[in-house]
Amino acid sequence: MSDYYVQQSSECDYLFKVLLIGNSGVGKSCMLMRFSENQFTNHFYNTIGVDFKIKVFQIDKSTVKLQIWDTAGQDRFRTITSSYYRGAQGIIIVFDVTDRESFNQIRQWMQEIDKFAAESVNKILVGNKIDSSQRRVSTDEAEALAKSYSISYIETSAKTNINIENCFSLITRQIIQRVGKPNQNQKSKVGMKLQQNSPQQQTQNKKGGEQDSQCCMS
Ligand SMILES: Nc1nc2c(ncn2[C@@H]2O[C@H](COP(=O)(O)OP(=O)(O)OP(=O)(O)O)[C@@H](O)[C@H]2O)c(=O)[nH]1
Ligand SMILES: [Mg+2]
Repeated sequence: MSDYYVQQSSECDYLFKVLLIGNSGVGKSCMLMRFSENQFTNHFYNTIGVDFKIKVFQIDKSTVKLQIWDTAGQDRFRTITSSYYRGAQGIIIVFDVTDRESFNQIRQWMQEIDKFAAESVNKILVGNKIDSSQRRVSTDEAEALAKSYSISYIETSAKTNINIENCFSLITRQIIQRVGKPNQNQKSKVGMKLQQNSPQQQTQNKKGGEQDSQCCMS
């Protein structure tokens, strides 16, 4: 974690790292683009390695800075992407409701999490592309799978902007529930509750929607 990042983190109540994983083409990058920039493209640009964006938003009365890591779903990047699991507080496992294979692969993704992520990491399952009429996975079976892992399930569309914000709020709320409320433990460290802001910092931060992006491999 760079000094720059830790310094920036003192402006908010929480700083969390969240990872998006799932097969190539399920819509991870589009979900992130919708959440961070409220944009969508029909073009398919495979993510190369790992990319990230930062989004600052309010949740209940806290300011949360999410560092969202968007991983490549293609097998050839698996070694690189798995190295990002360790530092994550939350993992969003995405499949495409129109692509049965991406749903069948969820068990493998869960095994990757068991192998590489911290034991306490929060996880949610997401079925994306619910705008499509070509559904191949029912809500009931996806819910049942999520239940078997004791995790939440939510359906989204990055294209028509259904539940995208709710999806990121859901994982954030679950992480907050685990780590506790702000100001109980004042540490300026990723994944921890952060120091109380100065009024000036709070004002600056309330601009909201801050974004940053960096490609980590090309
Ligand atoms: N209909 C529909 N298409 C979507 C949706 N989200 C993404 N797509 C399309 O699905 C394709 C793949 O989207 P990406 O976000 O690039 O997929 P990805 O999971 O990031 O893929 P990798 O980077 O290879 O892992 C693109 O053509 C998108 O336009 C959605 O909600 N609905
Ligand atoms: Mg991508």
